[in-house]
Amino acid sequence: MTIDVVSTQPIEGQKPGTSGLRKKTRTFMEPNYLENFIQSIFNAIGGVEGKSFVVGGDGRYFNAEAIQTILKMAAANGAKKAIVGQNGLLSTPSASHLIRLNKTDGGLILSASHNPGGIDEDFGLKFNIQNGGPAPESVTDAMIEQTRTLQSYAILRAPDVALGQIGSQSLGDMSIEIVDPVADYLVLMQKLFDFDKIRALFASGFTMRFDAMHAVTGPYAKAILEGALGAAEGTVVNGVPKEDFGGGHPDPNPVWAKPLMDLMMSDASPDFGAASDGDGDRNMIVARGLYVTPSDSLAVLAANAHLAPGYTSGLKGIARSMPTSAASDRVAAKLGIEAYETPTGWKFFGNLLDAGMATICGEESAGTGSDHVREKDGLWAILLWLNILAERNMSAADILADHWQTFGRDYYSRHDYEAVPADAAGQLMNDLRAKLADLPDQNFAGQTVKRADEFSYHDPVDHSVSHNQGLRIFFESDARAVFRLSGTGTEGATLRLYLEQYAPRGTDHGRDTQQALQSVRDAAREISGLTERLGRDAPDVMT
Ligand code: VG1
Ligand code: CO
Repeated sequence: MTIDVVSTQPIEGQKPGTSGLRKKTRTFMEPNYLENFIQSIFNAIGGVEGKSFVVGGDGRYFNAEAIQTILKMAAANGAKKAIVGQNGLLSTPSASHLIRLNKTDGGLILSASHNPGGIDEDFGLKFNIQNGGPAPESVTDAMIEQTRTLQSYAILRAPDVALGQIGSQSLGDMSIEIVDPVADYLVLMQKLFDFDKIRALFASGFTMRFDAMHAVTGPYAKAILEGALGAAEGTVVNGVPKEDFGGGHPDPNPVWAKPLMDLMMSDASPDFGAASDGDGDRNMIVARGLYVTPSDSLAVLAANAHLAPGYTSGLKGIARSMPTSAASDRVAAKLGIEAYETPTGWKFFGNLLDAGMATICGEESAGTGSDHVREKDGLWAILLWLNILAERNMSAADILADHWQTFGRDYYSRHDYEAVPADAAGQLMNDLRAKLADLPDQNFAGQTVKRADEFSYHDPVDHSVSHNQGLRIFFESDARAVFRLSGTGTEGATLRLYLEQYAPRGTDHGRDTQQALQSVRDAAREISGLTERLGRDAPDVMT
């Protein structure tokens, strides 16, 4: 077979964000766009000669075509082996697991996660390193460098690989192994959780609804929940992955998973509700009549993890992203273990997990995971909840109430202002940054500022420093507001305003979340001038 070395030119803007390169699908489909980025990844890691990789994605529009290109370019660049999910499907956590299990040199994961899919929507590509986790900034910086100077890429002229056919094939000199996307992941989950106990819970009449949102976790949830765990058929809804996720955003939050929310708030509610996102790394947990804030879910999981077989020896530490609430810090303090605060994005947890400093990690954006892989893992979180429910023999809502009684409640919500003009959002951030130093002791909407700063992260393992990770305003009342610009959007800017207010033990934990946060929200709006600057009265999404 012939290797074509195609000459090309650098393409502007191929800069990975919070989680890989995300662009409009049509952009990725432009001549050389995908090829340039793939070759830049290969060059940035010192070439792929003799190396092996895992390849798979969330099944969105252009997934299979992009995989064919990746495989032909890997073969042309001398790679030895590619392990590919059948039909090009792999959830992000299961890709991370396959990298670790097979000790490959990394993986290419095709996903724009919670962003909608389709020819007019979004596409994404991310490179994960040998530990199974997203490439750290040192590697993504090297990729960006490559995209700026790239002159050519290599691709094999060959027929397409049969992605549906489980087993070995060859592509030029490269071998390809097409694997069942679920099998190895299921084995890993069986090691971590008490499947017998959970099976007995379902057998006793416990009911659940899992909304796969037409995304990649459908086959995983069917095999694990309805298969191995014996949940009733129909427990998993929207379980067949679709190229456009059925036209919705595969984002598990109260807005985009509204049908699940409506069910859980109704008289017909099952005992437990859950959903996950496009690539299966996020989770939403809903108790009967109660949405569980992801920050609280992280705290509950950390406080109860010892009940599951994989975590009986306790946790080494708990890490959370900076905008995530302090709820998990309170658990760490009680357990007498370290609490770490990292920037947004899973890549910042990798070092802590590799070094054995943290066992459980989480983000307010519905990402929770542990040291079993190097990605957040939606189904893992759901299974850990099920294991805890089976052990504690209480409803999810009662577990929450009990948790708040012990630790107090961190009322929490994220307000997203989507697709706002990038310059207005940038200006808002700049002006706010400039006045942070003057804020302490000032009063806004009944809240007094205690301190304010811009978050920088000093990685305790490799000592790298990441600046500009969000503006934080702490109030005397034990409230906090954080302002951050999203790094995953593909249109204009998305401003995220993260709000939290602590209600200590013995105070009212039954308030409506938005009401409990009203004064910190008003203070944040007043300080930033958000309403006037963005011309928006209300956020697009409140989680
Ligand atoms: C968002 C979330 C962040 C998450 C990232 C990738 O990033 O806030 O917590 O790690 O998405 O998740 P941003 O920069 O838009 O705030 V996923 O499930 O999209 O891979
Ligand atoms: Co995701």
